Amino acid sequence: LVLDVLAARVRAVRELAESWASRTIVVGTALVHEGRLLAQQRSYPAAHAGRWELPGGRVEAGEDEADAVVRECREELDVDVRPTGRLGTDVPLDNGMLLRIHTAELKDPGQVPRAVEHREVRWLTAADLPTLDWLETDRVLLHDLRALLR
Ligand code: 9L3
Ligand code: MG
Repeated sequence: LVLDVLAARVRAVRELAESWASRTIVVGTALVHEGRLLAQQRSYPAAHAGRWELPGGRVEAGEDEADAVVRECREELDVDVRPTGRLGTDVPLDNGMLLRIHTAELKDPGQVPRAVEHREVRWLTAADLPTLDWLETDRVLLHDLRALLR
C-alpha cells in the first residue's frame, strides 16, 4: 500500500513537470537600438487593441526560440534581427502558454522597423517605459527592461 501511494506521487510529480515543460512558448523580443527599446501597439484582438507589447508570437513546430524571434520580427516589423540572449523570467499567459523574452539587435542598423500588422511601433527610452499602456504580461517585465536600457 505504501509503495502504491509513493508510486502515485511520483507519477503525479512527473506529469506536472512534463505538462510545464511542454507548455507552448510565446517568444517576446526586447529589440534594443541606440539605447532605446522597440515597443509595438496591438490592433487585435479587441481585448488587446491599443495595448503595448514586445514583438513576438508562438514558437512553431520545427523552430527553436531564436528562429521564432527572427521570423516574428520579420513578419511584424519587416526587419532582420540577431537574438543575443534571454531577459527576465517566464510569464504565464491566460491561455496556458508561457511568454519568454529574448534580447535582440538589428542585423543591419540601417533597417527601419515598421508596423506591419500593428497600429504603431515606437522606440522607447527608459523614462518612456512606464508611460505606455502595456499588456499586463509585458508590464511584469518593465523592471528588467529598464535594467537593459541602463
Ligand atoms: N503575448 C503577450 N505579450 C507579448 C506577445 C508577443 C504575446 N509580448 C500574448 C498575446 C497572445 C499570445 O501571447 O495571447 C500569442 O501572441 P500573438 O501570436 O498574438 O502575438
Ligand atoms: Mg505577435
